[in-house]
Amino acid sequence: MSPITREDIGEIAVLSCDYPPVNALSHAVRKGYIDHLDAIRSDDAIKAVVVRCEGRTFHAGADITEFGKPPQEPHLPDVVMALETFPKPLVAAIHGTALGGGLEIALGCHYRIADPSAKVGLPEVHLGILPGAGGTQRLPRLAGVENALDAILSGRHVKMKEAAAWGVVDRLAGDDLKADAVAYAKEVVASGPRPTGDIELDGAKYDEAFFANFRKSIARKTRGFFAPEQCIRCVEAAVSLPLVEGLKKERQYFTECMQNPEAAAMRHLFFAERQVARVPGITKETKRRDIKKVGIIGAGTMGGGIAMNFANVGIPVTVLELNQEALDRGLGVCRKNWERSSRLTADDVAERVKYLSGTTNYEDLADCDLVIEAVFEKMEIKEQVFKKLDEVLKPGAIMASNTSYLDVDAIAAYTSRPSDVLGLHFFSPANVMKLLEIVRGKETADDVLATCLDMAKKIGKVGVVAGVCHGFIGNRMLSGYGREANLNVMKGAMPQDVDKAIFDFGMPMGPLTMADMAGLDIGYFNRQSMDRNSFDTRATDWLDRLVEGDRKGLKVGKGIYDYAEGSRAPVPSPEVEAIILEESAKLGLERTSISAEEIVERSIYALINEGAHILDEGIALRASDIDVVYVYGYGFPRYRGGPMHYADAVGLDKVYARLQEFASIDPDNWKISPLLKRLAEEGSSFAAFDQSR
Ligand code: TC6
Repeated sequence: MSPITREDIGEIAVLSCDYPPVNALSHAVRKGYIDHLDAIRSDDAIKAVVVRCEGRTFHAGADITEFGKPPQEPHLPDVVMALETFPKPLVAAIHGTALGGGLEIALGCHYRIADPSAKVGLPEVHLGILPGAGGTQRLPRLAGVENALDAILSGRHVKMKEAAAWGVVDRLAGDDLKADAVAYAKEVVASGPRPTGDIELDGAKYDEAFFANFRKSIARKTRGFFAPEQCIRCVEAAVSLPLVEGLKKERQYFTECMQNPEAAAMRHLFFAERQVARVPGITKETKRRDIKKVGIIGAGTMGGGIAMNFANVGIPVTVLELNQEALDRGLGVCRKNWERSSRLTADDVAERVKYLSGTTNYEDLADCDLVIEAVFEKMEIKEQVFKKLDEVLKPGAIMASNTSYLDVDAIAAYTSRPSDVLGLHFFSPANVMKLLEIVRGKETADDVLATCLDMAKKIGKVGVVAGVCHGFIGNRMLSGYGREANLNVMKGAMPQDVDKAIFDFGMPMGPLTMADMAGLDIGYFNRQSMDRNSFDTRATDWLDRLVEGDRKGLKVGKGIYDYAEGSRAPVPSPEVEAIILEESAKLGLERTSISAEEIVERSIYALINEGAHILDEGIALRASDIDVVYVYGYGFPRYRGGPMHYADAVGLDKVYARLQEFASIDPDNWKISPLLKRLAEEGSSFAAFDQSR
């Protein structure tokens, strides 16, 4: 049965699509449209048509599950063209989210009416493609070139007020969208079809300089991506060519996007992000606890940032500090952060501040449903905090630690109720970064985990479940990544060579610039408390020497790099280069030139190898979860799909062969994951491994 049904209301045919969950434009839906249009074309009793959807939303786009498979006719651009050239007026009735191909269907219709709460958008760029069913040609004609570029390149969901101002929607409906759409269709019978493609754009206004400026304005955000440039080229075609010619260009650029590895990587992330919430033992039926009030221990950068997340969504949050001065300072920073946000009005800020309070007294947290500790990373301090929480919190309250490395099971053992304890590892700045590692201790109760998974979604985070180990998923993987970067410096590269190679690979910054930003003294003090046999001192002795020479990083104006006063831009330091040469001579290392390719392989393959260990040990549930962690928490380039997807794209046999070479030189540093070895030998992939579970 076709997912599209027809109901005739007088002389108006109403086509309703019912294809849960989001009315994606699958083959059956596309065919349904063509079949119904063919029938209505020759039905003299019908004078106009309403196009609408049942369920929670208008079409949310092309069916992403069909991408990468052989395309089946009718293709979406042909369906949209069939709508646009239909001889009777068509009215799209939009509710929910008309996204991608969904908006393109609406643009193919001659008139549009929408529920005021609906949103529209062309999010294809987030899938590494472009709106290839005419969106790049029709949206500029209807909304104007500037607005269309904004929508297509940002992929954002545009609210109805703005969409109506752009001219994308003609009319806002009252309480009954379907009835209003039918009434509108009756009205436009007399006006007849109004094809969007008939609108002409003023090509002269949008010259080369206009597009050059636009490219410049988004260059930082789109560095390394393929699809954004293709999108811009399409809009250039829209201003200079008639619709049919522009559509041909759009098809060409769309096909190029589909063939680029970026599309597969971004599609992988789309599904990976939705997989993370699927956790063994947790179902819809699993009980949830109510989170009506939250407490945060610590008003530092982390504690304050975490608190903001809850106030943002209207959950009262109380921050605890040891003294009033630190508390006032911390709460003041939260307020300032909100005030600085260009997206918030003064009223929005006031609303958020209302939900934020402070205390210096643990008893004030007694009625909290969830308390998150964000204090200094020392087990003795965690012990004090959790013992105190255990004493004061009501039964059933969830106790979480924001620790980034420490043993959550040991922390839970400080309380009399370890099943109520888990790790909630936020990433800095906690009010901005989307990743939340949810660390499941060996005794964490299912309902505690389920509650925190839901809570992550509510506060706009992507929650990824991790098991307990030193550094969980993300930070544990970093150690090999950093070690190789540091070792490359001893073996022949200069810091700027290492950083440039990694930056060019797509990371937001190189590991050595990152180390300077974090402060070299943090790692230094950490190492002082560690057994020198437990890590490769060749990678770190030169850094220790920098710290001992008061080069602690950006905060003191000198570290691995020099920094001009007031500047955050790293400048290669002759003093450090001399130290590097001396230190590698001391190690007896013969300095050789190391290619950018090898620098990348050493650091990124170290991530992958550790990721495979983590997967094998069950610390991460899926390889795709690791990808989500790295993309959302560490800025791994989205267009590479995360480290594990990248390994699949390179080919696990190639990665494994390279790991063997590295292991033959530095066996202690490169313990190859047995899982990676097995998958490589079987000609398999991490994706296949995920699917097999
Ligand atoms: C395009 O249109 C290209 C056109 C040119 C062609 C030439 N297809 O996100 P949720 C599934 S590209 C297939 O959890 P929400 C999703 O996987 C497309 N499946 O729900 C999930 O399945 P599960 C441009 C899809 O309420 C379920 O629906 N459009 C699609 O939080 C629920 O999804 C987009 O990029 C799809 N298009 O958010 C829009 N969309 O339950 C993508 C969703 O098995 N979609 N599913 O895990 C969204 O942004 C959101 O789904 C939402 C609803 C805002 C529509």
